[in-house]
Amino acid sequence: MAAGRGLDEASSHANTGGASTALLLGIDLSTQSVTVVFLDAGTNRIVHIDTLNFDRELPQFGTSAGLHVGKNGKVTSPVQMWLVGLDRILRRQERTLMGRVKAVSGSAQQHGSIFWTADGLAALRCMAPADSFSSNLYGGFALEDCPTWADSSTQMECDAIESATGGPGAMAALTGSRAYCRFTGPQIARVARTEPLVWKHTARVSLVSSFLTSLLVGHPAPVDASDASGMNLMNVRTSEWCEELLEATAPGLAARLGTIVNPWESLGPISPYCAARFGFVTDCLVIPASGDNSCSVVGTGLACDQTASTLMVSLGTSDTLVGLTRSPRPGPEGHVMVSPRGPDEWFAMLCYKNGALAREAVRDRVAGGCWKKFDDLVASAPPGNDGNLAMTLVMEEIVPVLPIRGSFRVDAQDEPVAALSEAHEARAVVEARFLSMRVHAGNLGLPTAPSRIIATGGGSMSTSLTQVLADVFNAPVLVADSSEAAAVGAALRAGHGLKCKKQARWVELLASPLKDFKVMATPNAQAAAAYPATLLKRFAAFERGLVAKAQKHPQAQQSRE
Ligand code: XUL
Repeated sequence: MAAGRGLDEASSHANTGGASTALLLGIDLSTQSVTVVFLDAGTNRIVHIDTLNFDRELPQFGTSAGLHVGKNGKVTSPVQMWLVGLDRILRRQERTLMGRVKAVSGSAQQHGSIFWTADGLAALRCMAPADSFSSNLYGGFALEDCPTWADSSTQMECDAIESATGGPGAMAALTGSRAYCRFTGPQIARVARTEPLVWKHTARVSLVSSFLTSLLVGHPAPVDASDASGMNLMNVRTSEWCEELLEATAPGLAARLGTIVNPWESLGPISPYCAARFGFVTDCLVIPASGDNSCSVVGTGLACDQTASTLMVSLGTSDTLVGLTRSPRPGPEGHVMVSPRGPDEWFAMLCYKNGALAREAVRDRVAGGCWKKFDDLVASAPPGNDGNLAMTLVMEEIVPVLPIRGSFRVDAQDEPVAALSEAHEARAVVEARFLSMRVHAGNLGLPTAPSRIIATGGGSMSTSLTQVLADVFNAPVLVADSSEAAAVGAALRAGHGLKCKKQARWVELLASPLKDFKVMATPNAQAAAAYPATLLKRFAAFERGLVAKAQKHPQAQQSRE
């Protein structure tokens, strides 16, 4: 077997389903690595996974976590690293696997952008199979260092685009999100303003997802509607470009974007180049790649059912909450994005900046840096924290927009206090996150009484965090491996597109193989009763008070990333 691992070794026989079974391939081009997942097209079981880590396997690009961190919030990734990484991982897969792939799709970091030259687009159409992507496309990009989702250098562009379109509320109503630094529109605006020659030589801008599918089909691929929701350029209700926004963003942008497609629409067969170089069969179908959050929605098997709903919560460097809805309510906090699963469905997402780093700051202060002691402290204060509320901001927050840093606390009478007991401090930083998620999930049109929560990320391994999450939402918390969810989601989407193509209409998505999640925490009925509507109202008022304080005394330049 090629480098990598066959999952579920004990039953790998059953998994592979015999050497002739058709396979689905998911390719996850994420920030730190590229992963390939092969699924059995009949059973959806995982047959093989392989990952290439950029920092470790491609050290010549000098990245840290796949990124180059520059000045003033600029954070990029080299386009050549993605090309070399993709070529290497596809070349090292066994031809017996590649030759069985009936459909392929991808997952990619959201918001990032690739600036192609006209020569690059021409080279893409006639790549020589003896040479790598990188050699074939050498010199084909107007920018070698591509803006990524981790960039925060475009606040000036965000403000300008928002004011040209009627302010943050109007922007959110139109595109699903107010203008955010990491979103692709503001990123393009900065390139066009600060590097006019680069912009002049740019013939096409791809998202990382459509860049990946362009390489697979051998011509500039359209943008997937779900991933395009992270651009601040698309009408999130109609999935069409907003003319006024394209004009407000950069001159000549409309001609450089291509079209938008539904996530389940086939883009046609794999290119002759990829068939010859990597061993795909010539009729292998390519389905639009999408963003990592969209693909994780599919990989974790989220379904849109308001009565038996599931929310997905990721607890990592940043904390996110994602849920599906048929009645989205875009607003100044969070994002509404087109669902990758089917028509007339969206997913809403909250993305907090103060995740693990804020919890670590409190852990260091009250528990001497020890997670066990921190967990014990959280458990020693009662649910509801005796009415004490606190928020620790190690970075300026974006849910809600809070351009301040520090720790802020009120007691049970809503009086500001300078400090809480160690146990109250520890519990407050955890409760604050989940109370905030409950308040804002409801504002975005998501269910606030889910039937279960699927947790991912490092924090999903913490018993204290997951127990508070279960109690605040009064729902069981299950854990999933997020590194697999996006790649598996991409493979399932490949199968979905194949099925839709065969039946010449949209059909239901396939079931995810990642459904045997481990139950991490179940809600304690008494504890859940400690989070009544009155506490949520108090928390919302506490947040509003901080927003007012931040507006009066901003401590730093306003930034929403
Ligand atoms: C979502 C976001 C991140 C990236 C990471 O809006 O910025 O989750 O998609 O790859």
